[in-house]
Amino acid sequence: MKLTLSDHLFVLTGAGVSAESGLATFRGDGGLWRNYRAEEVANIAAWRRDPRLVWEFYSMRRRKALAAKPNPAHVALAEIEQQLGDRFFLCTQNVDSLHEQAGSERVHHIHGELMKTKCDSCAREPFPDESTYDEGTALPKCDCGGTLRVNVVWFGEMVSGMERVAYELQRSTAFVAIGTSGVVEPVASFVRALPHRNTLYIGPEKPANADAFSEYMLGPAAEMVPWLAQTFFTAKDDGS
Ligand code: BV8
Ligand code: ZN
Repeated sequence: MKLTLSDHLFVLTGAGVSAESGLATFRGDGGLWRNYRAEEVANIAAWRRDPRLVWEFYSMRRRKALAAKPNPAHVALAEIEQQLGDRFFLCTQNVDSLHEQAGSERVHHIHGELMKTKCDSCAREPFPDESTYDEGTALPKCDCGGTLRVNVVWFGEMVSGMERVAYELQRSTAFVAIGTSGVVEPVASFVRALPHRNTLYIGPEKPANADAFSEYMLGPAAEMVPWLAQTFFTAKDDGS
């Protein structure tokens, strides 16, 4: 992977970058909740059918995320951003805030944010919220009478900020994807929508869209991403 200080780096992360922070991936073991596949609970139909079940699912996710800490992969990405500044863009599918906790600033949550809540009826601004709603608790209501829901993008819903993401994909000169199985669309197609082939996948196994990548670093993110950062910094220092 050619990565210099003059590159525009687009980084895409998935559940795998948070695995070593103790957060279960979707498709790895532990991707099931009460025998539901995440896709079965993380969709609008499930919300319409049983909003209480969906809030219990996200209450579990909020508790786990509150207990999680960034790992060396998150930290290394924040360090690379320090070097590249506006030539760095981080698009994450993760709804946790571990990238921000590690110091990343230029982070776009294309599938939303777990620690924010919005209304399923009115257009009020999503607001920070760590509340959990377990069995037996009343569903949270909005002043408009609507029901409050977690501010994430469910399957079947439009992803957020596609215009900005498309702009960053087009101006990128290097693309690194970390810990994502390459199954969920439209994100899985980003690597095919680039004006270059300077692409690298980092993760313990090749993703479903492996054919679209030029290079792979097969190993855990917390080991591989700091290595990538180190090679980048060393290259920077000896001016190559
Ligand atoms: C939409 C938020 C339309 C909620 C999420 C085309 C073809 C087929 C299907 C579709 C299609 N287009 C759309 C669809 C439907 C669907 C889809 O893609 N379905 C899949 C299942 C086939 N897509 C949608 O519904 C999207 N919306 O298309 O809307 C539309 C258009 C106009 C108007 C209205 C609507 C919305 C998709 C977003 C859903 N929300 N998350 C929540 O989090 O609860 S998706 C969610 O799952 C995550 O955000 C993430 O994106 C995805 C999980 O994938 P990964 O992150 O890749 O994680 P996974 O577990 O799969 O893999 C983990 C990886 O980590 C593995 O590769 C493993 O090897 C690696 N790993 C493990 N340990 C480590 C590691 N890597 C590094 N280090 C380690 N230590
Ligand atoms: Zn409302």
